[in-house]
Amino acid sequence: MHLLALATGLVGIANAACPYMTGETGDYNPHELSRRADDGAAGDTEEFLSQFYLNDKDAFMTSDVGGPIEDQNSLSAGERGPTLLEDFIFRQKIQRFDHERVPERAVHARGVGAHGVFTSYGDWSNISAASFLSKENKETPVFVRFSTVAGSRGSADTARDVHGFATRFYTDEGNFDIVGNNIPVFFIQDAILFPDLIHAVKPRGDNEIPQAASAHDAAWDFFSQQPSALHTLMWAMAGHGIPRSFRHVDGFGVHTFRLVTESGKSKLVKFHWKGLQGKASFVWEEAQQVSGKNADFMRQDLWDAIEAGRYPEWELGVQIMDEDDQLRFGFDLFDPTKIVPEEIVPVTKLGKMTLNRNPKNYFAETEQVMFQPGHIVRGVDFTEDPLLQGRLFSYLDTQLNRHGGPNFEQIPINRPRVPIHNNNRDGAGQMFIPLNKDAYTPNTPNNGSPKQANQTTGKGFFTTPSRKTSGKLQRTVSSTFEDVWSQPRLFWNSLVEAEKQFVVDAMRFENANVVSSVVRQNVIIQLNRISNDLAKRVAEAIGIEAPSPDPRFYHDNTTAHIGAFGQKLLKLEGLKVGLLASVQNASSIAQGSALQAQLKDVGVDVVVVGERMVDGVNQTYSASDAVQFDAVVVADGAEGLFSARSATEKQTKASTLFPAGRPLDILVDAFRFGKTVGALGKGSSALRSAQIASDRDGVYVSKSVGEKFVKGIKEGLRTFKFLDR
Ligand code: HDD
Repeated sequence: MHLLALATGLVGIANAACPYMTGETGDYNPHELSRRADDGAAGDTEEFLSQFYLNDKDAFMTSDVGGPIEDQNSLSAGERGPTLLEDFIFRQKIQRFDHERVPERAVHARGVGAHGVFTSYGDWSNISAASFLSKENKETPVFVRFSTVAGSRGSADTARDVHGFATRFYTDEGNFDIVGNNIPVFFIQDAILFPDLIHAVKPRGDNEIPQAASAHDAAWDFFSQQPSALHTLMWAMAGHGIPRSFRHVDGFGVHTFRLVTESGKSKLVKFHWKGLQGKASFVWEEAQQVSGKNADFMRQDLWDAIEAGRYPEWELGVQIMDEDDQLRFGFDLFDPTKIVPEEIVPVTKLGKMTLNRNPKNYFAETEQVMFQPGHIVRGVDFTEDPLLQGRLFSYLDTQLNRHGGPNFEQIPINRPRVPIHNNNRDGAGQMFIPLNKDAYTPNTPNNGSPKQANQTTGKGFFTTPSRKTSGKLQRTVSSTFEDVWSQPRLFWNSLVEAEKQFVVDAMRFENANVVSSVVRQNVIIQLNRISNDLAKRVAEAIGIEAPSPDPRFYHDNTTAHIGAFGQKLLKLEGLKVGLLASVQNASSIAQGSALQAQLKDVGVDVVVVGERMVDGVNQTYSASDAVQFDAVVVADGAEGLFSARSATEKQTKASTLFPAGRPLDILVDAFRFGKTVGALGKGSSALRSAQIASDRDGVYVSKSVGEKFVKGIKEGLRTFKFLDR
């Protein structure tokens, strides 16, 4: 008889008479603090986390071990004497300060998090046993962290980059993470190349320059010699690389995963987060200015939107495919450099996520949240994608480095909302006091608990029963991963003309910063495999001879849902209109409230700009720039501030209230950044000073804040960018 079976048999006997079988083990719940709702649903995140809140209101300061203290002067031997070693208050305070930092994330170091809720649209048990998808309107708490990849923790939000979109579902059967990006594909096909990719993109080894930028030799050297990077690169060079905010990105699980039903039937799926705000992007000059003016622009945007009750929302969708489809579409579904065009497999919407609460503490929540693609639940399974397989190790491993020990899952933000029971023990910072003294399986004294759970018993996790693998050991790229040029071309073919130019401009900028002509030449060779037009346009600007077409690689296929531009915004909430007014004319300021009243219904905020802070003025010209606004309107009566530049300079030289020419600069920049621009009454003369023709797209002129004008501004904001000015 097998030992386990023998032991199991003995448990049965022990059950009746064993003296070890007291309530002690049966009641064992290391999650004393977890408040699990009676119906088994994962408890509300705030209620759970509130158990750990520290509230200092009306309290005396204490040491870390609880005694009340004063900590503003160290203890010295005599008034002018040295500090004493016995000063435990000093030692503890300085020691805690010295150890405040943990290693930042090796990638995705800069980010912002928010709490929310996921609501299932239905009972999806036909495709997955995952409990959070088991019934209509079932709610599951979530935490999302958005990030940029390359920059350090203090880098600017608007660097051109892929953007992380990591979601944790605190389901009632454990935590499930989708650790995705705002771009549906990845640079490499095998995780073993990840250190190479990141070393190439991160700053140079000797001088640590440039920060949070790919416009340098190493990055483009890697991209051009590792052409699997081209598809992701195309997305990153398009609008997706510099989104207007995290509220305006979509998200993707990137890899193909499996969903598995209770009975073990599996489907292949690609996860999509489709934003209900719509997609919006900066233009490059604008993004660069934002970096300097407000490095926190995107975290501020998310924070403000949530504080204002304008909760951003995304629908979770899946493209559902059969196991037999693995090679059906002309590429390998396990190749993470490929999308499945939505014309071939449409997206089925499973539910909606609403982000509705900001963290209480950045470090405790956003910095300490530790996502893992390996956090899956019953009903979800991995695939053989070699990038995913490697990630399953890396994320677990990296948390040890960040936390310094294996108990990071016990940190409040990482804890599942359900009790945990296992034989994992000890380690630095153990937060539980396990009562089971026999931490092994099989065991007799504890009646075999914690018991093994599997597909049929205890609602246990199970691997797709039909998964099988075989083959001889080899270090090669799968031949089914070889074509890495068709989909970058599909992407290029599918962009609107203005976004094509956007990509060309981005590549010109990036490669103009590449010193090596060999690297620039290699880049053009690869771009020419995507499109001769693209290669020629970039080559022309970077001193490389225009290549001849290479038709072996070309096709005319297109697909929808690709670009960041060319689709209207779905919601305008949280966008800002700057009304450029003048304190010398009270009525120009009053137009702010008139405009605000008209834009309230769509959640757009009007910021009234004046020479100095007076009633009705929200911001001064000295502190304002076009980059703070999504649209700019010149008020009737403010035109005096906008005379041609020389006159403006003369006029403002006398005053130090704002830099010379600032009002005109705001208007000119807004226009060249493709923003909606408007003018009221005599304010339209400002457009002439700025050489903006009033019949251009996205320019709205009116006598006063009338219905037609407001309709125009709203329509302009929905278009968001007028790129072809
Ligand atoms: Fe990764 C963090 C997304 C490939 C290794 N990754 C990280 C985060 C996101 C992604 C969103 C930040 C999570 C957070 O907010 O805390 N990574 C991706 C996607 C990939 C991908 C969508 C490809 C499909 N990553 C990837 C590979 C490796 C890593 C191939 C290593 C072999 N990623 C890491 C990491 C990080 C990380 C070093 C840094 C911090 C962390 O994990 O928790 O382990």
